[in-house]
Amino acid sequence: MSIDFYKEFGELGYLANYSNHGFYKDNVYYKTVEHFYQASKFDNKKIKEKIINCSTPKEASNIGRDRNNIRIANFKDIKLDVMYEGIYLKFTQNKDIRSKLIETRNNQIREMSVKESFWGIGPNLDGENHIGIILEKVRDQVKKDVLNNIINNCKNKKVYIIGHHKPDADSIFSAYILSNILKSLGIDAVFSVRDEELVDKELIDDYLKEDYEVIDDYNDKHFILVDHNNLDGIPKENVIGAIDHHRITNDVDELIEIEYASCLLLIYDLFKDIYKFDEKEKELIALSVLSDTEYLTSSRFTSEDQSLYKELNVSINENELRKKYFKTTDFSNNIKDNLYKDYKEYDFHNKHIKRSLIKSYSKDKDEYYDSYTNSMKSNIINLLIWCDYEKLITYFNYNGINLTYPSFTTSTYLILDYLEKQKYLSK
Ligand SMILES: [Mn+2]
Repeated sequence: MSIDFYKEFGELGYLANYSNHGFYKDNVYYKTVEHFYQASKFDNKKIKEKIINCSTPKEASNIGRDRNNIRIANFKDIKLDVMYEGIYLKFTQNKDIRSKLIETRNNQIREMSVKESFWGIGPNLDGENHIGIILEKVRDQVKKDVLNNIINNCKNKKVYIIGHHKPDADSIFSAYILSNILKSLGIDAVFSVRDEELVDKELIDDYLKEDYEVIDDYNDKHFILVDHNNLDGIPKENVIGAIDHHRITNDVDELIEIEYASCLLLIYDLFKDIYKFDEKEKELIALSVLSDTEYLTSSRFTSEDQSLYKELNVSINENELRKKYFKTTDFSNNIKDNLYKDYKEYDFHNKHIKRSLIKSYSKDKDEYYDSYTNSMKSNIINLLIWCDYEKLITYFNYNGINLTYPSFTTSTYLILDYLEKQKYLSK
């Protein structure tokens, strides 16, 4: 899949040179990459200033392209470097879009300009697409920068590597393995957790023998967050950085957030060139993928994830593990207890969501679904997600409306996005 953008509008508009993201170079402020690029064509101070002061990128472009203005002699030889520098500065000085760019994973980026065969994709879709290529190079570089910033900021500090509350296998294994990686780099890293209300307790107890520290006082300590990027009670100034595999909160400045099957699979991909994962660690990585993808059934397990998973080359029997550790909801419990067993609150587009997640096989869905949806209101649940693991269908009920998700998922965020796009949240 490629990321195709055109012009500075809409969701992908931040990729365009006209996008409203300014930056400084040598104490001069450039309102857009376009202002920077056009101004770089000239030595003449007056023309430079005129371009820099233009209120729109279009005006800057008009002056810069005016052939009556004399360009520096070798400009065509350096224009790719100038463009790279402008785009790099834009993304290093605007952290929200830096995170968005990193989030595009390793996908190809194309500027869909039919008029531009050098910078864009051109009229026959065979243009040189230099803007897209530069954006990909900048993406690689800023990802390295964030990692290096995080690692450098750990020097001479004791750093707690910590997952989210009620930790699951991915959260705990990520904290454990990232602390190993950082230790190998000479950092005083501490494998830690926020509480011991383990979600995948049996799996974690069977596979992880190492001790962790339980941290509930977040003062006077330094943290790296894994498997979440919301501060959740930790003072912002105590957080060195975060690595996570879904959704940006903007709570943390130094953030690597990329959609991967598990946070630990992302950590593996980020560090595999500089750290040698041993067999035991690879097994934990595979297990994190299993538990975060509901044993490889979730649509979150993309083809890119699958090839990384294969690359781990661990000998585990997924079906046996699934039988042993994967549990559907126990319908002999009462409804209220089950509704609050896997319960979470979300703030999303100004709506306060109280969601409950039920996992069942088909006959339980037929038997219990209606009584559960009928009990939502009295139990103050406004979103019930019901995953049928036999038919691989995700049903859900939002505020009394029964819906079905287009594919099988357990991700609340995907369902919230769907509700938003279908305009249910604004009703
Ligand atoms: Mn996770």
